[in-house]
Amino acid sequence: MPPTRTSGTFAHTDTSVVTIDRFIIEQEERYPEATGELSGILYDLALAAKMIANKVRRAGLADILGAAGSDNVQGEAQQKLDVIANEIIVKAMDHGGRLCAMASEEEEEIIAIPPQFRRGKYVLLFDPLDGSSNIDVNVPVGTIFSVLRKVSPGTEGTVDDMLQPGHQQVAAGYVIYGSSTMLVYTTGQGAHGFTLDPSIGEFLLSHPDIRIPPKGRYLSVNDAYEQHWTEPVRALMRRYRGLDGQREAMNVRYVGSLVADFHRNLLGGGLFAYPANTKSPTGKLRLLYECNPLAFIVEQAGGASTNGQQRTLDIVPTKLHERAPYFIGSKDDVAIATAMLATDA
Ligand code: P6P
Repeated sequence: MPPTRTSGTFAHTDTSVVTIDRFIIEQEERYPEATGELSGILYDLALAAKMIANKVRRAGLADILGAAGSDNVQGEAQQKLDVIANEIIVKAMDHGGRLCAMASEEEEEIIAIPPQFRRGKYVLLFDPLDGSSNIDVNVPVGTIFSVLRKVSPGTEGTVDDMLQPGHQQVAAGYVIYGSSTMLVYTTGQGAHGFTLDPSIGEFLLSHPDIRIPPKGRYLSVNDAYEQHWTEPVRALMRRYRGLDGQREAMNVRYVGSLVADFHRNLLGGGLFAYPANTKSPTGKLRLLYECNPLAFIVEQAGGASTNGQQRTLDIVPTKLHERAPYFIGSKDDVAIATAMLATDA
């Protein structure tokens, strides 16, 4: 008989069918003082994820339906999928009364809540469709999100509410639109994965309490930039490849889609690296809505994340769309990066 998990008034075993809504309620029940606002944000994000999944699944029909920027057979103007995903999230989240502002990779400025809707005590930051250039070749893409508590005075959200270090996050997650659609999130009580059953339109608990192996099998890095790395970064990559005899070689797996590379490493153990290079001195990935949410998840799964000199979640942001060098994954492998890059400031 599989073990029974109980929390609050719910009990289920590893073979129980548990929807994400029920799981969210179970987690909320552990906090008697919870108002349900954070749970509401997660419900609405799960809805947005289903809507985006529906669009992504049909992307391959663009030539029949009309590619982005052109008109489709119905004469409707086709939008780029990342613009569509952005609009889906904004429209799903702007009226729930839980948020006081949003920020998106797709929009330069923060997104205000329309005047007719109540303001809440949280802000949401997101990358609506990361890696969208991969869609045309059917490579998995993802949505990444981060939730922070409002810290500025008054009811309106401001950019100051967004510029908090990642350890202030109250929730974070991602959706991967791959061979199946999965939503992985954390509220600080572990990292949990849900797989969408398209036949019933429900996210079902498939990966409770994810744990990342302490030592990785996979190295995910684009070594086309090797000539632009510093010498300590080059030495680090030689270490991961087993070329200096200090560690057995890792298998290189690089999809070029952050969520796909991260998800594989989270489940199988590995390290994803996007170092700074002379072409992008602060790296490529965005701190607030790419690096921080995944760093929260990986730490909840027993992993780690650094920019080489500092824990990712401790970086104090100064700009909404700032970038950060990124080494994330299995704890022991991130520790090697920290040791070898300590002086590489
Ligand atoms: P490169 C996709 O454009 C993205 O933002 C991430 O999803 C991915 O990890 C990275 O860029 C790939 O960048 O420079 O290796 O093509």
